[in-house]
Amino acid sequence: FDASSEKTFAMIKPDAYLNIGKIISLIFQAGFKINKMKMSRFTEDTAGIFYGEHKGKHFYPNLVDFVTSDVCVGLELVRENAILAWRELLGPTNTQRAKEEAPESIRAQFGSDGTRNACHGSDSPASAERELGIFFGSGSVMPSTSLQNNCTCG
Ligand code: DGI
Repeated sequence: FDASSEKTFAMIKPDAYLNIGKIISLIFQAGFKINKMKMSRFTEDTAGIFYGEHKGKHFYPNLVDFVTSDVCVGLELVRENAILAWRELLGPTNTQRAKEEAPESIRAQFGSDGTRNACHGSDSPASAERELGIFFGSGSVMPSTSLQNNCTCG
């Protein structure tokens, strides 16, 4: 494990898709390299794989409705301390809290509420590996998709 060149999984969620340009600028400004990038759309099943740890929680149905509602963009980010640095740039999970505590953060700027919070970031090396595998591993369950077929957000 080499924290001087760590990988994390970042994901631009459907509510932030139209702000992808600004978000990618913030990613580069913060010194990340983008190693991989893939646009894809979750199904109920693949959302259940990605968010398996939240099954049964009160917010799970909303979360699945939201992430399956349109395309997401998954990214492999590389930087020193990438996992923590990206979580820091994201701000708190809850958008309202982000606006109060970290007004410059991505969730403060681009999120809407507790569920629709603009972007995802892995919270540990193990989850980064798992989530990168889901999006980019061989036999990935996330098909790359094109705007033409799937995006209704523009
Ligand atoms: O790692 P995070 O995305 O910051 O947070 P998480 O892994 O605990 O939760 C995954 C997502 O589920 C989160 O981005 C938004 C949603 N979520 C988590 N806790 C709540 C929630 N949504 C609602 N409405 N209320 C919650 O308490």
